[in-house]
Order: sequence, then structure tokens, then C-alpha cells
Amino acid sequence: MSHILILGGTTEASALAVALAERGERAILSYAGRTDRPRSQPVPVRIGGFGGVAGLAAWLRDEGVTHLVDATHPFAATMSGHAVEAAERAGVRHIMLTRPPWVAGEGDRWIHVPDVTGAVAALEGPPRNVMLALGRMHVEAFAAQPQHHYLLRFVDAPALAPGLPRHSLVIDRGPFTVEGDMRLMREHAIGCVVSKNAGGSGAEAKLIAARGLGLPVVMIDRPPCPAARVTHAVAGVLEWLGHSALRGV
Ligand code: 3Y8
Ligand code: NAP
Repeated sequence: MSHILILGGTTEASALAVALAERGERAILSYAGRTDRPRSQPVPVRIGGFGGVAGLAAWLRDEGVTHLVDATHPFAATMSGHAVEAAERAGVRHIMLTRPPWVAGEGDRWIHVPDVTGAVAALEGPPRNVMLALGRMHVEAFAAQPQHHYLLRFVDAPALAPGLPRHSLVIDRGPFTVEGDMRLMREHAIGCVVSKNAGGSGAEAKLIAARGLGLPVVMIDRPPCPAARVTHAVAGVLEWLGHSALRGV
């Protein structure tokens, strides 16, 4: 009998949880505990860190996990690195479920930068209204470019006011819509968008809206992927588990 741990926090992780629940598989989905009210799931959920690689390896052994699916966000690089190492130590099979990076299309005005530091540097210049669609964790870095007015979007209301002198804050969780993001960008007279290359559908709306409005996007490339085995589809995980994907996903 399989026992599957899903490292979650993404649209794909939630879709996998549905598919495994439908198939009567024994699975548990894990959140880091970064948000106040994470989406409920059709499988049991655990919340909080494991305590590094050693903690995760011990948890895998103690819980009798047979398969580890890393379905975390492409920028959750620490967790993904720990997952590879801990699965190896615990002798547990491992796969990563992620989404391909977005690729600029017709009409896109992307400025590629390697990381948050590069995104800050790319904002050198006269004041603009900048939509900083990076969530909460990297906001302080942009205090180095205080001339801009930043539009911030967080999942939860912060305990402390963000450390940027001029900002507006929207509390919302994705998936977002093109209409909604277009409206937001028009209301705030946005001149530039900063985004992580997260891929997937849940955060893509802002890119389509920026394209429609002819706005430049500072696109932060994702960190290297540590996993040896990667799939971009829930069906790929089901096949890896030994299910026939013919039942549709
Ligand atoms: C806690 C779980 C699902 C998963 C939904 C996806 C889509 C909506 C779009 C923008 C970009 C951003 C942010 C974003 C999106 C999905 C997905 C995705 C981006 C939740 C969730 C957790 C988190 C953590 C949170 C981060 C933040 C990042 C907001 C739940 C809602 C910006 C990433 O306050 C904080 O500390 C929040 C931190 C990591 C990045 C950051 O640096 O702030 N996600 N997001 C997970 C956990 O505890 O383990 O609350 O239900 C999940 C989702 N957020 O099941 O439907 O699949 O990517 N999440 C980015 O892409 O740049 C918003 O505003 O346009
Ligand atoms: P990270 O920097 O790679 O991980 C930092 C630490 O957080 C990990 O070492 C681990 O702690 C804990 N952790 C991370 N994900 C976890 C999970 N799913 N279950 C249990 N513990 C977890 O991770 P992050 O970028 O902060 O992302 C945290 C969560 O938010 C992940 O679930 C991710 O999928 C989701 N998310 C992140 C982003 C993003 O932009 N980074 C976007 C959308 C969703 P221990 O070392 O103690 O085990």
C-alpha cells in the first residue's frame, strides 16, 4: 500500500491531491504554514517545516512514506533541495511536479533578470508606478529604489506596514483573472510589472494584462531545479505511481 507525501502550496499540488483522493490513494499534503488560511484539501494536511533534511528524512521513515511528490513552487528552492536529499536518505521514491517556465510571446516586453537583486537594479530610473507581484517575502529589497510608488499584493494582511516609503497594498490570493489584473493596473496607472517566472496558470493573468496594456515586465528567472525526475502534469505523477492515466485526470 502506497503512502504519498505531497509537498504542496501550488495549483498543481491541489490538482494532484484531488486525483489521488479520487483513486483512493493514501496521501497527505504538506504546507509550510506561510498563510493564515491555506486552501482546504481532499486529503489530510500537515502544516509547518520538517526541521531541515534530517527532519524530513526522519518524518518520511516514521510515517512510512513510500513516495514523495515535490509539488512546491519553482521558487521554493530550499524545500526542493531538501526533498531530493531526504528521499535519498530515507530510501523513498521521489518526483517533482512543476510547471514549465513562461516564455515571452508576441507583444511581450520582458526584461529578464537572474534574481531579486537584478530586479531591483532593473528599476533604476525616474519614478514610476510599479506593480510588485512577488508577494511579501522580497518587498524590503526594493527600498533601494524608493523613488517608485509600488503596488503590492499579499495573500494576508501583514502585521507590520511594508518597508517601502510609497506603496499601495492589495490583499488577494490567486488564481487571478486577466480582467481583474487589467483593472488593477489601470486603477493604479501601472507603468511596469515585476514578476517571478513561476509558470502555471495561477499567476499568468498579470502577464497577459501587461501585454494588453503594452507594459514592460521585469521577469525574474527561476532558480536551478535540483530534481532528477520531473513531470509537468498530474498524469505524469499517476503513471509514475503505477496508475493508468487513461482514466483521465
Ligand atoms: C502557502 C497556499 C492552490 C495554490 C494557489 C500557483 C498559484 C495562486 C499565484 C501575484 C503572484 C506569489 C505568492 C502566488 C500564487 C497560486 C497558489 C500562488 C503568487 C498560496 C498558499 C501559500 C502561498 C505562499 C505564498 C508566498 C508568496 C507566493 C503570493 C494557500 C496562496 C507572489 C508567488 O505571505 C507570505 O509569506 C506568502 C508567501 C510564498 C511569495 C512571497 O515571496 O511572498 N505564495 N501561496 C503555502 C505554504 O504555506 O506551504 O494559502 O492556499 C498558494 C498559491 N499562490 O492550491 O490553489 O500555483 O502558483 N503566491 C509568485 O508566483 O510570484 C502571487 O500576485 O500575481
Ligand atoms: P523555501 O524557501 O524553499 O523553504 C524554506 C523552508 O520552509 C523549508 O526548508 C521548509 O522548512 C519549509 N517549507 C517549505 N515548503 C514547505 C512545505 N510545502 N511543507 C513543509 N515545510 C515547507 O519555501 P518558500 O519559497 O518559503 O515556499 C513555502 C511554501 O509556499 C511552499 O509550500 C511553496 O510551494 C509555497 N509557494 C511559494 C512561492 C514562492 O514564490 N516561493 C509561491 C507560491 C507558493 P524545514 O527546513 O524546517 O523543513
